[in-house]
Amino acid sequence: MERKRKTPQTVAGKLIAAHLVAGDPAVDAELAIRIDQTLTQDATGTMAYLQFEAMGLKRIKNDLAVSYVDHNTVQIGFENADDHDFLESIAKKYGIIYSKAGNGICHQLHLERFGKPGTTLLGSDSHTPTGGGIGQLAIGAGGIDIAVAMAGGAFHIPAPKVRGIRLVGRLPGGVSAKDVILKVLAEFGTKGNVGWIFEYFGPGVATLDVPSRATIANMGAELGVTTSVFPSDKVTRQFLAAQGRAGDFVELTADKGAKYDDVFEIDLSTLEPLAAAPHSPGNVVTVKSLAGTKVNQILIGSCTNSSYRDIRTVANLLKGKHVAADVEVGIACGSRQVIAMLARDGALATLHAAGCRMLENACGFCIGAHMSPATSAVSLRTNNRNFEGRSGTKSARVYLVSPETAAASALTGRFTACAKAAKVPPPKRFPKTDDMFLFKATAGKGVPKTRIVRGPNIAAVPAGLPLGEDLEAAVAIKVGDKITTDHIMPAGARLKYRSNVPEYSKYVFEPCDPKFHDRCQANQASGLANVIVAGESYGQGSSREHAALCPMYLGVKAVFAKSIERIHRANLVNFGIVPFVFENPADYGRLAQGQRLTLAGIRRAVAGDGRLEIGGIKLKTVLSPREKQIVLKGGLLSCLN
Ligand code: MIC
Ligand code: SF4
Repeated sequence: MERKRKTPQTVAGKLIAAHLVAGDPAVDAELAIRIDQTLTQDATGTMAYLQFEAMGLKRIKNDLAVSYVDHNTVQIGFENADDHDFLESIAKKYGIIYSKAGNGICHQLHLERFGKPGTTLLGSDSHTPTGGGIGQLAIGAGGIDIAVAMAGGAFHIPAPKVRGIRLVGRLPGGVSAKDVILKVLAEFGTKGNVGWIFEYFGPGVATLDVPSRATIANMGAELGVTTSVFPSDKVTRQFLAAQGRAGDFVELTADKGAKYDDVFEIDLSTLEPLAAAPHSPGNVVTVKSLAGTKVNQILIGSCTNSSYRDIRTVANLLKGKHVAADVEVGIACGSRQVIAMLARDGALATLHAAGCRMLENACGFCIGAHMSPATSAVSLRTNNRNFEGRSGTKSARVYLVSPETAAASALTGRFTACAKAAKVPPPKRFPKTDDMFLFKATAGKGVPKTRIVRGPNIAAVPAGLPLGEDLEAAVAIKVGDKITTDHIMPAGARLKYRSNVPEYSKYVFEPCDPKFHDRCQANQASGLANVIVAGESYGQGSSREHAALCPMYLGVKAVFAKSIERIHRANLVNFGIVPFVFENPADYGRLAQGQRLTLAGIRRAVAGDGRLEIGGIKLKTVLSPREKQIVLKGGLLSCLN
């Protein structure tokens, strides 16, 4: 008798199948998956934990939860420190591991110390997919989704299509993982990838070490995909063993004959140094085309490129030399482990002697928390986003490059492609630097009698109101294409208000129109709901749920856009804002800021087929039955209580 053959599966398919709680990938539009690990960072974590607290549980219910402090570490004023105290006390009480400020950047640390192949990780940060570098199904989401996962609840994803990125060949000298992901971004852009998982396979994968795979998976976030994933293989095994975590290794590779929904091949040997030009990670050009252009600032670090491999590569290139006199060079390592390694092998002294500013091992410059460039300056950075104004200087021109290009350009003060860089062999043993992780002994159990520290920066989470039958509304703002969450809810100097929604709401759309807040309040006072009108790819970028939560607080009930990015769309739903798209994108032109609208039957539309017509403008929202309930009740928090 012939045995029934199992359908060959992709890595993504295996990870989903092993965690599936509801839905059938072959039939259903939405799947529910079990979440093993969660991570939060401080800028989104305070809200996530306030929401978790509101659920009234004694302790976390998932396998592992880690709370990192890496975004708000500048501590000008009391706000950041208030947040840290709150987060530390919450972690102790509920059985969460707490990573103190100064320990490093969440994604780098999680990869080093906790990420496990074959597991799921949900993080309140869009770059959580970094874990895909070791075969984890790692996904970024809004804080409230993390709160639900910590409470043992499932996470919902659109049934994905899986694009196989087949890597062949070997990278030439001076070209590295950043150039690979920039190549992918050049091909697929920053929009139109919603619902996809990008899975890397083929013989070229074996030539990439774990930090390189992590760089590629990390910056896959800029494609707008659900996540990116690499197989877990010999290279992964060696990395985990060097971390003293050999026991966490499991092999995970695609079955022979596994079918992808699409395949794109990259011959690594044909790649050259690339850069993302202002103001989008998808605006990819060759470094050659920029050669000789004057550079004012170079910053190396961020969760994309701050591994030992990356910073050691820079040190090798700068050894015995000095950076050009007319350029400012800053370096932020990803973790204390990276610093310890560099200190041990002398690379730290090399960087110091070469004239680099050694910055804190935190997000820092990447989120515009410091190091803003001068007016109209050209800044080369190894991070993942160069949205206009994100650096803190609106007129600055930020280019995203590899560590190799950054180092070569640091020596000349001009755009310079690196011809050759010595390979940094994967370390045999990483030093143990776990002392800034607190509460490991009580992880999963917690200390229930802990008093939660709540300084004045910790405000209550506002509740949403159920959706009305009909709404009288006004267009509070009309924006164009590719509006990022940095436009909607700026970070940088405003980042410190993340735990205080009434205060943070004053800055919604500040970079586009500082009067937005006052206008929304005036509309609310006249009994009008607010509507946001937007173009393509609304809500690109970060997972910050504040880009939905603060508009909700200002009475925004609907977004009308040509298209909406995945995480932001989920956040809108979670805060009771209806994510409508135009059936006919040309109707965007028929709406103007200030226009009054009657949204007759909006509740019926949401509960029914999702179609709404306003004066001939046809809108639709595609919501799962679960999402419909959330929107009708005014947000996820109202459904949980
Ligand atoms: C970012 O890189 O934009 C952030 C800051 O890390 C965000 C999270 C946040 O806004 O707190 C992200 O990527 O999700
Ligand atoms: Fe931090 Fe930048 Fe990474 Fe966001 S992208 S987590 S701000 S380092």
